[in-house]
Amino acid sequence: MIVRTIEEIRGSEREVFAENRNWVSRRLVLADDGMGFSFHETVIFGGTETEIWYKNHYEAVYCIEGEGEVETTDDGKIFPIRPGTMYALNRHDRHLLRATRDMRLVCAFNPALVGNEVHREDGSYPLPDEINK
Ligand code: 9YT
Repeated sequence: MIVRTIEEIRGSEREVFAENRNWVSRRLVLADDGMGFSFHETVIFGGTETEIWYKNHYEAVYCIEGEGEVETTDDGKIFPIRPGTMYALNRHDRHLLRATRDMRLVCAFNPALVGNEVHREDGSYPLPDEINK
């Protein structure tokens, strides 16, 4: 069994900041844990907007703290995010993620992230076999 705490992840290589500092992701479970998904706690900082397109991944996101909204950019639909709200990007939906206050989110990715991924220009993460190429 694997047991980890957010405290031990803070300041370690499992804590990853967005290049634009819009978010920090603390990666509790990663690909090399062999679970088939990765599992993160992410804080999206208040006052930010992030363009995301996980064309290579599925992601489910559950809000436990804070406030914001997600806009699916193909159809312009806006969904408020509050504690207790989950959204799942089952269609690799392009979206804008906005936080009005710091939002604490629990996220699962399939396929699993390897560890140090940050968003590329198009808002995606690479697949594991594209990394370090
Ligand atoms: C909700 C979302 O996708 N935020 C960006 C960071 C991502 N959750 C991650 O890498 O943990």
